[in-house]
Amino acid sequence: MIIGNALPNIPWQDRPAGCRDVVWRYDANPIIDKTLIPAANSIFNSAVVAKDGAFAGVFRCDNTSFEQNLYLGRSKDGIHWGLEPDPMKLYDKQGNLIGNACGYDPRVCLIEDTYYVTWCNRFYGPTIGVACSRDFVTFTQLENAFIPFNRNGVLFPRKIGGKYIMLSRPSDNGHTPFGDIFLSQSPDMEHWGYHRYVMGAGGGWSWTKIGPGPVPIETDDGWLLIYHGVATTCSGMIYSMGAAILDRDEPWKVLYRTKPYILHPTELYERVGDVPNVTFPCATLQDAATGRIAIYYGAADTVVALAFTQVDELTDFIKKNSV
Ligand code: BMA
Repeated sequence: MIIGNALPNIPWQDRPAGCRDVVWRYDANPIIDKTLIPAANSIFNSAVVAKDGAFAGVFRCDNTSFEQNLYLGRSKDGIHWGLEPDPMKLYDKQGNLIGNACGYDPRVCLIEDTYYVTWCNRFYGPTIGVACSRDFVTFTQLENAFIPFNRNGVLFPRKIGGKYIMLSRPSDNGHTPFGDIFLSQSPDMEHWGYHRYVMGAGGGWSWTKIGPGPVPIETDDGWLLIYHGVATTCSGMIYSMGAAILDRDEPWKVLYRTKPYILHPTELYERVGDVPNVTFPCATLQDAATGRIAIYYGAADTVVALAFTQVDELTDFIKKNSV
């Protein structure tokens, strides 16, 4: 059972007849491609939230110079999106313009009345940038959470034990051939410490590295974490999705973790693109009334796609197929 708000207008499609998978795809995938931004080479690994009866998001767009920036977008139904033509701007705490939000792989997390964007920022190499906004129009940049190198900063949607909580994946400056998930805690969203190890690269489909995906979903079983896991093969890396349940009060404790993946690149738009064989989840929407979950994921570093699952079925699957 999801602990949270109802979202009656969540994008949704029932599991197709005959499909036995715990996660199934939207039949009109991909939902976002490069045509939504004039200078885009690709739009992928992006994050969405429900806002004012509709949806808003922060999108990763690599332009035709291969510069990586974040863009804002809005949607009435969570499927058809309008994106702003220029990168989102960041302001300092005094309201001065810093510049474009450079970087990639954003997540967006609503905590109380504030939207926080965490993304892979450039600071002598990749690390976790943090910005916040109340109106989803003006974004104030806070201090980077960590020193380099780090990727996949993912906040929890509420304080736990009086502290903000962030998952991350320490990395290197390149196509990191290792990676485990760690957790850090902060009293103020700027000073991060009390670091805890959560879980490491697993076997099989995630033997090379793992990284947290969407903002964890609170359930009565614990925090539902969807994450990416990578296997290196003779022809490159394959990015699949797994799921875990973390303890509600001490979320560095892993209660269950799937041995099999829950989604894996099989469709043409996941297998073919700038980086083949990538499914990279960055956001979910969920409806506490029905248990429906919509998963937004980047496919082949080229487009954004949508998949669905049901919370009780997914948590059952995780428990029954735990490592
Ligand atoms: C990671 C990040 C992701 C990307 C993935 C596969 O290191 O750069 O943005 O989707 O590689 O290329």
